[in-house]
Amino acid sequence: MTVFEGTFTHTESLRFAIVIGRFNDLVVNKLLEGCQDCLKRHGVDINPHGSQVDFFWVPGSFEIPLVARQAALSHRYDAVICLGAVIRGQTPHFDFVAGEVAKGIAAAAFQTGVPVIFGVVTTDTMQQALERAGIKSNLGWNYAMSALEMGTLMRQVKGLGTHSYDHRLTTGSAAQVLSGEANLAIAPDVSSDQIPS
Ligand code: INI
Repeated sequence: MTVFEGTFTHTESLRFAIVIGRFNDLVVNKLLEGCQDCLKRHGVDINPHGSQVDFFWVPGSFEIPLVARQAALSHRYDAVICLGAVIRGQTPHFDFVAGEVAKGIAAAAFQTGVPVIFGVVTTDTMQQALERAGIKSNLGWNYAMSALEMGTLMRQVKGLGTHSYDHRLTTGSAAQVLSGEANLAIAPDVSSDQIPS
Protein backbone atom coordinates (compact mmCIF):
# COMPACT_ATOMS: atom_id res chain seq x y z
CA MET A 1 0.00 0.00 0.00
CA THR A 2 1.19 3.50 -0.74
CA VAL A 3 -0.08 6.60 1.01
CA PHE A 4 0.04 9.83 -0.96
CA GLU A 5 -0.04 13.12 0.89
CA GLY A 6 0.85 16.68 0.12
CA THR A 7 3.69 18.36 1.97
CA PHE A 8 4.49 21.89 3.09
CA THR A 9 8.26 21.74 2.64
CA HIS A 10 10.64 21.93 -0.34
CA THR A 11 8.43 24.55 -1.94
CA GLU A 12 11.11 26.34 -3.94
CA SER A 13 10.17 24.78 -7.27
CA LEU A 14 6.40 25.24 -6.89
CA ARG A 15 4.54 27.82 -8.97
CA PHE A 16 1.20 29.40 -8.15
CA ALA A 17 -1.30 31.63 -9.90
CA ILE A 18 -3.46 33.78 -7.65
CA VAL A 19 -6.67 35.02 -9.29
CA ILE A 20 -8.30 37.84 -7.34
CA GLY A 21 -11.75 39.39 -7.77
CA ARG A 22 -11.53 43.09 -6.84
CA PHE A 23 -15.19 43.41 -5.74
CA ASN A 24 -15.38 43.96 -1.95
CA ASP A 25 -11.71 44.82 -2.04
CA LEU A 26 -11.56 45.59 1.68
CA VAL A 27 -12.10 41.88 2.30
CA VAL A 28 -10.25 40.55 -0.69
CA ASN A 29 -7.05 42.47 0.00
CA LYS A 30 -6.98 40.99 3.50
CA LEU A 31 -7.47 37.48 2.10
CA LEU A 32 -4.60 38.13 -0.28
CA GLU A 33 -2.38 39.30 2.57
CA GLY A 34 -3.10 36.10 4.53
CA CYS A 35 -2.50 33.97 1.47
CA GLN A 36 0.83 35.63 0.67
CA ASP A 37 1.93 35.47 4.30
CA CYS A 38 1.34 31.71 4.37
CA LEU A 39 3.15 31.07 1.08
CA LYS A 40 6.09 33.21 2.18
CA ARG A 41 6.41 31.47 5.54
CA HIS A 42 6.50 28.16 3.72
CA GLY A 43 9.44 29.24 1.60
CA VAL A 44 7.66 30.50 -1.51
CA ASP A 45 9.05 33.65 -3.14
CA ILE A 46 5.95 35.86 -3.40
CA ASN A 47 7.69 38.71 -5.21
CA PRO A 48 5.50 39.62 -8.22
CA HIS A 49 8.71 39.94 -10.26
CA GLY A 50 9.90 36.52 -9.13
CA SER A 51 9.18 33.21 -10.80
CA GLN A 52 7.00 31.45 -8.25
CA VAL A 53 3.79 33.48 -8.03
CA ASP A 54 1.79 35.33 -10.68
CA PHE A 55 -1.18 37.56 -9.83
CA PHE A 56 -4.28 37.97 -12.00
CA TRP A 57 -6.77 40.71 -11.06
CA VAL A 58 -10.35 40.47 -12.36
CA PRO A 59 -13.35 42.78 -11.72
CA GLY A 60 -15.37 40.43 -9.51
CA SER A 61 -15.80 36.84 -8.46
CA PHE A 62 -17.95 36.07 -11.49
CA GLU A 63 -14.90 36.55 -13.74
CA ILE A 64 -12.59 34.36 -11.64
CA PRO A 65 -13.35 30.94 -13.26
CA LEU A 66 -12.53 32.08 -16.79
CA VAL A 67 -9.09 33.34 -15.86
CA ALA A 68 -8.44 30.51 -13.40
CA ARG A 69 -9.18 27.93 -16.09
CA GLN A 70 -6.93 29.66 -18.60
CA ALA A 71 -4.12 29.91 -16.06
CA ALA A 72 -4.52 26.21 -15.25
CA LEU A 73 -4.54 25.31 -18.95
CA SER A 74 -1.13 26.94 -19.35
CA HIS A 75 0.28 24.18 -17.11
CA ARG A 76 2.72 26.71 -15.70
CA TYR A 77 1.29 26.33 -12.21
CA ASP A 78 1.11 23.65 -9.55
CA ALA A 79 -2.07 25.24 -8.25
CA VAL A 80 -4.33 28.18 -8.94
CA ILE A 81 -5.68 30.03 -5.91
CA CYS A 82 -8.95 31.93 -6.42
CA LEU A 83 -9.71 34.75 -3.97
CA GLY A 84 -12.98 36.65 -3.82
CA ALA A 85 -15.74 37.85 -1.52
CA VAL A 86 -19.41 37.45 -2.33
CA ILE A 87 -21.60 39.20 0.22
CA ARG A 88 -25.35 38.73 0.17
CA GLY A 89 -26.52 42.24 1.05
CA GLN A 90 -29.96 42.97 -0.35
CA THR A 91 -29.53 41.75 -3.92
CA PRO A 92 -30.31 38.45 -5.68
CA HIS A 93 -26.99 38.99 -7.47
CA PHE A 94 -25.44 37.05 -4.61
CA ASP A 95 -27.01 33.74 -5.57
CA PHE A 96 -26.07 34.06 -9.23
CA VAL A 97 -22.49 35.11 -8.54
CA ALA A 98 -21.87 32.66 -5.69
CA GLY A 99 -23.37 29.74 -7.62
CA GLU A 100 -21.51 30.41 -10.82
CA VAL A 101 -18.14 30.99 -9.23
CA ALA A 102 -18.34 27.76 -7.24
CA LYS A 103 -19.36 25.72 -10.29
CA GLY A 104 -16.81 27.45 -12.51
CA ILE A 105 -13.92 26.86 -10.15
CA ALA A 106 -14.81 23.18 -9.75
CA ALA A 107 -15.04 22.83 -13.53
CA ALA A 108 -11.69 24.56 -14.06
CA ALA A 109 -9.98 22.03 -11.80
CA PHE A 110 -11.76 19.02 -13.29
CA GLN A 111 -11.22 20.06 -16.87
CA THR A 112 -7.52 20.85 -16.51
CA GLY A 113 -6.26 18.42 -13.88
CA VAL A 114 -4.71 21.33 -11.98
CA PRO A 115 -5.78 22.09 -8.39
CA VAL A 116 -7.91 25.24 -8.40
CA ILE A 117 -8.50 26.37 -4.84
CA PHE A 118 -11.91 27.78 -3.90
CA GLY A 119 -10.91 30.83 -1.86
CA VAL A 120 -14.11 32.81 -2.30
CA VAL A 121 -15.81 33.70 0.97
CA THR A 122 -19.58 33.77 0.74
CA THR A 123 -21.33 35.49 3.63
CA ASP A 124 -24.55 37.26 4.55
CA THR A 125 -22.84 40.41 5.84
CA MET A 126 -19.67 42.45 5.47
CA GLN A 127 -19.00 41.88 9.17
CA GLN A 128 -18.94 38.10 8.65
CA ALA A 129 -16.67 38.48 5.65
CA LEU A 130 -14.22 40.66 7.57
CA GLU A 131 -14.18 38.18 10.44
CA ARG A 132 -13.02 35.52 7.98
CA ALA A 133 -10.48 37.84 6.42
CA GLY A 134 -8.47 38.79 9.47
CA ILE A 135 -10.65 39.98 12.37
CA LYS A 136 -11.02 36.47 13.79
CA SER A 137 -8.99 34.34 11.44
CA ASN A 138 -7.74 34.85 7.93
CA LEU A 139 -8.99 32.22 5.52
CA GLY A 140 -6.45 33.45 2.97
CA TRP A 141 -3.89 31.52 4.99
CA ASN A 142 -5.99 28.33 4.79
CA TYR A 143 -6.42 28.68 1.03
CA ALA A 144 -2.65 28.93 0.60
CA MET A 145 -2.21 25.82 2.75
CA SER A 146 -4.66 23.96 0.51
CA ALA A 147 -2.71 25.09 -2.55
CA LEU A 148 0.59 23.88 -1.07
CA GLU A 149 -0.94 20.56 -0.08
CA MET A 150 -2.70 19.95 -3.38
CA GLY A 151 0.18 21.22 -5.52
CA THR A 152 2.67 18.88 -3.89
CA LEU A 153 0.20 16.00 -3.86
CA MET A 154 -0.59 16.36 -7.55
CA ARG A 155 3.11 16.20 -8.44
CA GLN A 156 3.15 12.78 -6.82
CA VAL A 157 -0.11 11.69 -8.43
CA LYS A 158 1.01 12.86 -11.86
CA GLY A 159 4.20 10.87 -11.35
CA LEU A 160 2.03 7.74 -11.51
CA GLY A 161 1.49 8.34 -15.21
CA THR A 162 -1.64 9.17 -17.17
CA HIS A 163 -4.30 6.73 -18.23
CA SER A 164 -6.18 7.75 -21.33
CA TYR A 165 -9.35 7.92 -19.24
CA ASP A 166 -8.11 11.28 -17.96
CA HIS A 167 -8.54 12.81 -21.39
CA ARG A 168 -12.20 11.98 -21.30
CA LEU A 169 -12.75 14.45 -18.47
CA THR A 170 -11.73 17.38 -20.60
CA THR A 171 -15.15 18.58 -21.66
CA GLY A 172 -17.23 17.71 -18.61
CA SER A 173 -17.90 19.72 -15.47
CA ALA A 174 -17.44 17.96 -12.15
CA ALA A 175 -21.18 17.44 -11.83
CA GLN A 176 -21.48 16.11 -15.38
CA VAL A 177 -18.63 13.69 -14.92
CA LEU A 178 -20.05 12.39 -11.67
CA SER A 179 -23.52 11.95 -13.17
CA GLY A 180 -22.13 10.31 -16.29
CA GLU A 181 -23.32 13.16 -18.53
CA ALA A 182 -19.90 14.48 -19.49
CA ASN A 183 -19.11 14.65 -23.18
CA LEU A 184 -16.80 11.71 -23.67
CA ALA A 185 -16.71 11.83 -27.44
CA ILE A 186 -13.26 13.37 -27.62
CA ALA A 187 -11.45 10.15 -26.78
CA PRO A 188 -12.62 7.82 -29.54
CA ASP A 189 -9.50 5.70 -29.10
CA VAL A 190 -10.67 4.55 -25.68
CA SER A 191 -13.07 1.64 -25.71
CA SER A 192 -15.41 1.10 -22.81
CA ASP A 193 -13.61 -2.02 -21.57
CA GLN A 194 -10.51 0.13 -20.96
CA ILE A 195 -12.29 2.42 -18.53
CA PRO A 196 -11.47 1.63 -14.91
CA SER A 197 -14.59 1.06 -12.82
N1 INI B 1 -18.77 40.29 -7.22
C1 INI B 1 -18.18 39.83 -6.10
O1 INI B 1 -17.02 39.39 -6.16
N2 INI B 1 -18.83 39.84 -4.92
C2 INI B 1 -20.12 40.30 -4.80
O2 INI B 1 -20.66 40.31 -3.68
C3 INI B 1 -20.77 40.77 -5.96
N3 INI B 1 -22.15 41.26 -5.87
O3 INI B 1 -22.79 41.06 -4.84
O4 INI B 1 -22.66 41.82 -6.80
C4 INI B 1 -20.05 40.76 -7.20
N4 INI B 1 -20.62 41.21 -8.32
C5 INI B 1 -19.85 41.51 -9.50
C6 INI B 1 -19.64 40.31 -10.38
O5 INI B 1 -18.69 39.43 -9.80
C7 INI B 1 -19.11 40.69 -11.78
O6 INI B 1 -17.87 41.30 -11.64
C8 INI B 1 -20.05 41.64 -12.53
O7 INI B 1 -21.38 41.14 -12.52
C9 INI B 1 -19.58 41.81 -13.99
O8 INI B 1 -19.65 40.58 -14.70
